[in-house]
Amino acid sequence: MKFTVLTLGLLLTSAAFAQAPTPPAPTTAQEWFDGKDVNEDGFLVLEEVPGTRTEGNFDSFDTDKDGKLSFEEYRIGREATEGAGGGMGGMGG
Ligand SMILES: [Ca+2]
Ligand SMILES: [Ca+2]
Repeated sequence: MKFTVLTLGLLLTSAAFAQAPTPPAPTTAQEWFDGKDVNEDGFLVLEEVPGTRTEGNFDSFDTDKDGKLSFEEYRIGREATEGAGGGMGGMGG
């Protein structure tokens, strides 16, 4: 009874195509922060942001020098660096 298998296969294929693709959501500071906060403790440490601009700016972002970034520290730091027009040689703005 290959007919049944073939029909089932067609049904599965149709179902896959029927799913609407999810549009790419803009990454907000909060979403980026949450995505990097692997252990979900509400703070970012250096090990959680390898290869990012946040890693390079970690010391300046970490205003209370406790070795980790709260969302508030990250947000303020991010705004400061982006507002400076990419002075760290990032986007060339
Ligand atoms: Ca964390
Ligand atoms: Ca801190």
